[in-house]
Amino acid sequence: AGRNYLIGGNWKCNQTTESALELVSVLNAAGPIPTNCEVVVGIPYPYLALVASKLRSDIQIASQDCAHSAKMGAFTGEVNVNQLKDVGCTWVILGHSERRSGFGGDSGESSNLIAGKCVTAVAAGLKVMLCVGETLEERESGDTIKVVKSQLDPAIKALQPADWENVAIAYEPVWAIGTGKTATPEMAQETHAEIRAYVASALGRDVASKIRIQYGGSMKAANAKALLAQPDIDGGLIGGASLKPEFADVWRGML
Ligand code: 3PY
Repeated sequence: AGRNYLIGGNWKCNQTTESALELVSVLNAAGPIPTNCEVVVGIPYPYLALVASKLRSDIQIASQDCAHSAKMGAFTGEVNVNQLKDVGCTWVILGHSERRSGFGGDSGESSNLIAGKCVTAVAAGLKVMLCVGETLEERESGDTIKVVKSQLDPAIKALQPADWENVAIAYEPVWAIGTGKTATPEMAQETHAEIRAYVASALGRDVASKIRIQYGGSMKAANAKALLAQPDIDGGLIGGASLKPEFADVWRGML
């Protein structure tokens, strides 16, 4: 469909200086990236600058969150988009289900907050992987697309239509994250097609035909090819397997 694959890694809260550098060497030596693939890795804050300085320049760097405000100031614990750009980030992952859930606590991020962060990030010139996805309970009660729409709506309201050039949607069914359970390629395709249809109705056919919709949830080298063969699956956001040399096999599989 003329869309380049967007292969994202998400290291989450993993790595030390030593293990990060080890993986960087492996990725640097992993051979060419196909011209129809864009590769990005989501790095924990402490290692962003280090990885940005050592990683091959054809792999881009993402942070896994950003502050709602772009301003410097009295915001203890926050990291803003200008600081992220300063250390070499070009992307930010926003609204991952682990942030939405507050890691099981009750102070997770709302879709409104996440939409505000999207606006801040895009305004600063960062690209966004905006994560959405339903829980097992929501899927079983037939609410998948309703939930995903409600997660997208605040961003659709807050962003200008042209901003979507710099946004990818990462569809990550919560029940498939870190569980080893993957949606079948057909199940994932069905939801991706519904998401694209919704984007078309809300933002127009042009935005819908260009936007990359990544699949996330236990994607790894062994299942990536079948998922990426689906017409509306334009990439992945890869958790556990992005911590291993196997991450490179995802793009190698597309050569
Ligand atoms: C997973 O694959 O488990 C992810 O959450 C990727 O973000």
